Amino acid sequence: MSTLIQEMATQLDIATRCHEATPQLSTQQPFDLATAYRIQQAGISLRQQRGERVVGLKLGFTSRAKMIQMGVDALIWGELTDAMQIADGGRLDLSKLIHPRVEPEIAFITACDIDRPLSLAEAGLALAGVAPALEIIDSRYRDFRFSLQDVVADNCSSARYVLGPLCAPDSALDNLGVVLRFDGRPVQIGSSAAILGQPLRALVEISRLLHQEQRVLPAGSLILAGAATAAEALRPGLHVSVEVAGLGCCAFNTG
Ligand code: OOG
Repeated sequence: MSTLIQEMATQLDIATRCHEATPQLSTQQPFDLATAYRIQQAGISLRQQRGERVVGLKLGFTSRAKMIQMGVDALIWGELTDAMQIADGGRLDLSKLIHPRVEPEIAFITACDIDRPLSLAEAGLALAGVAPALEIIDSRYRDFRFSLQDVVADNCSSARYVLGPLCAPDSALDNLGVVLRFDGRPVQIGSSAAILGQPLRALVEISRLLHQEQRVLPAGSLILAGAATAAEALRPGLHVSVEVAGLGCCAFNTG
């Protein structure tokens, strides 16, 4: 089985590096969710061997809008590396991606090691900062279609992210207006409440998942809580921005 895991991780890694879509893995060989996470880890190891550094985690399908858009209804998680970051106001090179989409998100930076399941109140205290964020997802599968196992193996479609200015974690996060704009025009409007009812719950969920895996998330880690709205397809020549009420904005240009 471990050879198969390596082969599947390599197939996705090649699709990423050559920016060419690949058939869904599960149609070639069915596998369970635990195996999907092992394929994801094998893919992250390949990135680490090329010098990338894991800086945090993302959650996926934390909002109903995303579950409905993609037809998947389970919480998933993936890894974020330093190489995936685009500077706020920077340029996203679309020629390095397959069929990228963007999602408005809220990001957290953790203040302490997370090594046990947290309550909602404890999650609030575990934050060093919170920021508006944009996540660029780019499924490595043809037509952006996948099963739950496929998307987990594909590191939850992670491709790039942009972080806005870090704010002190002292304001309520449960109902902040979120606007995603293309060239200044709103294309998605939502609320932080769409993320598990309250985005801090993403940290509660991550703490629970990490505990199951007997893993510790070090202080200073980045967490993307999941999209507040459905994703929007990107095209060249766009100015893409997100505004989260009370937190601020971040943006990038597509080229
Ligand atoms: C999977 C990733 C989902 C989110 O925020 O819900 C996700 C996908 O839609 O391709 O990032």
